[in-house]
Amino acid sequence: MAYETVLVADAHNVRTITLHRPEALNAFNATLHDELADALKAAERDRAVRCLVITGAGRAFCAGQDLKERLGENELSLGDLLRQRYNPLILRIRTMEKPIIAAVNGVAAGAGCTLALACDLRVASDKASFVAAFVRVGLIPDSGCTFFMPRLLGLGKALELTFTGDALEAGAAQSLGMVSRVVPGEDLMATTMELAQRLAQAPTRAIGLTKRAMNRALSMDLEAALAYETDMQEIAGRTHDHKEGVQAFVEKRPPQFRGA
Ligand code: LHQ
Repeated sequence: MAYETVLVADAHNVRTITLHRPEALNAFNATLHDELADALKAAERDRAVRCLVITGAGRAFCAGQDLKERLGENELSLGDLLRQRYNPLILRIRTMEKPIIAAVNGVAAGAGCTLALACDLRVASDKASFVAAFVRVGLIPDSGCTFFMPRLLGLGKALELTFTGDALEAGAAQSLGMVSRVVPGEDLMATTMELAQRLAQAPTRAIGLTKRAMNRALSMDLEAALAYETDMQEIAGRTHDHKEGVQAFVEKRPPQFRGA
């Protein structure tokens, strides 16, 4: 399907979704919301897609909500905008049982920062920065920022960044464990694709169940987390890829995972 604000490309079981409103630093307007939701749904349903990469066109990853659109008449209330567009987007990313990498090519501000945080892994260009810009426009951190930021950075740093709206540069984000790798801008997509293709050859079902179990464990006590892990392991144990992994180990050869 052809989109206006999103580009979609496939290579070796990796789907790359590029936010494409470079003139507005890929800020979210209604069209980008609708098209990204559609592209994510399609990626989730397509069994050939075993890893997803989200990145931005031009010099930014995403500048969050399109503030100019907010000046228009008949706009949704902020609550309705979050309920109808942002919250479903973030939930789809967290519940999709495939690895999702944010290739953060430039500034990620406001809801664009949260979008990067909602992904499973972040690879950043040395030109990237993370800005909890909400306070700059008199808002609270939303679209899951209050959930992800303290968990990834600790409460103190999360409060500092959200109270001040100061930018966190890529190197500092890596030191804090928020970003897996920082690379020169020109190497970002090659480095990201190397990681993505490795994950796309991995046992996708086990990775998906790992994501589900870790999501759940964030709000469980140990007893409940152990029980949930056990249920997920029962499922993983019935996959082709588990059998293949064991067989390959015994035969001293690399496994050929199918993702099922
Ligand atoms: C933009 C934007 C933008 C439109 C740059 N909108 N045009 C959720 C739900 C409900 C409602 C409200 O909000 C939320 C969550 C949020 O996301 S709140 C936070 C919204 N985002 C921001 O406050 C960030 C606004 N942008 C900036 O602070 C700067 O642009 C950053 C720091 C991202 C980059 O700064 P610069 O590199 O200096 O670029 P710039 O400011 O010159 O922007 C370049 C162009 O992009 C410019 O357009 P122009 O026509 O003048 O060249 C900007 O107007 C446009 N742009 N962000 N969010």
